[in-house]
Amino acid sequence: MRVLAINDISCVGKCSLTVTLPILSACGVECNVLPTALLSTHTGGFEGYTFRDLTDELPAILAHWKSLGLKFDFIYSGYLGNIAQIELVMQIKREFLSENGKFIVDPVMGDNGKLYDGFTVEYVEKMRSLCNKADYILPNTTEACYLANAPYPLTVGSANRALEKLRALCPRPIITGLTDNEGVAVCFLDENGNAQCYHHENVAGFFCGAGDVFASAFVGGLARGKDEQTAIALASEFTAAAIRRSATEVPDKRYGLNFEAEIITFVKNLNA
Ligand code: PXL
Repeated sequence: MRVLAINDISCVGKCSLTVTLPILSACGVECNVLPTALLSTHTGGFEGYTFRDLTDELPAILAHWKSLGLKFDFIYSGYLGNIAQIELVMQIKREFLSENGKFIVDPVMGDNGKLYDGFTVEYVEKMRSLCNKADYILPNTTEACYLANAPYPLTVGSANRALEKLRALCPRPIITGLTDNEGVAVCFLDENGNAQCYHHENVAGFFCGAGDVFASAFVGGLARGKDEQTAIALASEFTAAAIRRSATEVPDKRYGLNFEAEIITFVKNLNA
């Protein structure tokens, strides 16, 4: 199984490719990368970070891959720096996804009800068209509201309606970070069109990169041949365990989850 992960490299503050590479390797899956930008840290809470947009480098990389005749069984896209990169990802799907391959889009754009630095409503509009080409989309609640034109915040109670709206964009939407009085949940539509949710307790504190841990583990599960529901259950258990542990172990949440300490348990569950 060959996975292509299209995401940024944030050198410090675990998220994007520094999360995806170790998780997919632990799953026993080959992970190839297309870096979209190089940042000194991610943009969630650090001041003065550097940002090198890599858009100009991408066409030459793709031309070389084309000459090698490369195809990928899974293409997973995350943080894209600009609208031109969204267009490029559409082209990559057309040219490099193998027959029966799966395209997974994490429409990384925002959190806590707001878009991240540098993202605009035009970007949201373009992201809708990328979601339209995906087999699975994995928005958090903020991204789901932007994509579905739904009011923020979303709760587990309103998940069904939001998932229905998102299904107009992509057949298999999966929303992360929904809350209710039972805690936090990941929700998706079952074969009857009803929302199903995996809950875990709501541990105080927000960790940048938690969505990337979930998405990477989900892609790893699919690449290992698990069905959607099993991949969601495994990924959500893994992410919840990493959050529980990190709530006490990681004093500065900007540096990301201690997912490494939970990776062996995750892989054991994946192999069971
Ligand atoms: O994990 C989401 C993410 C990915 N990449 C960059 C980010 C963020 C969230 O802030 O800043 C560069």
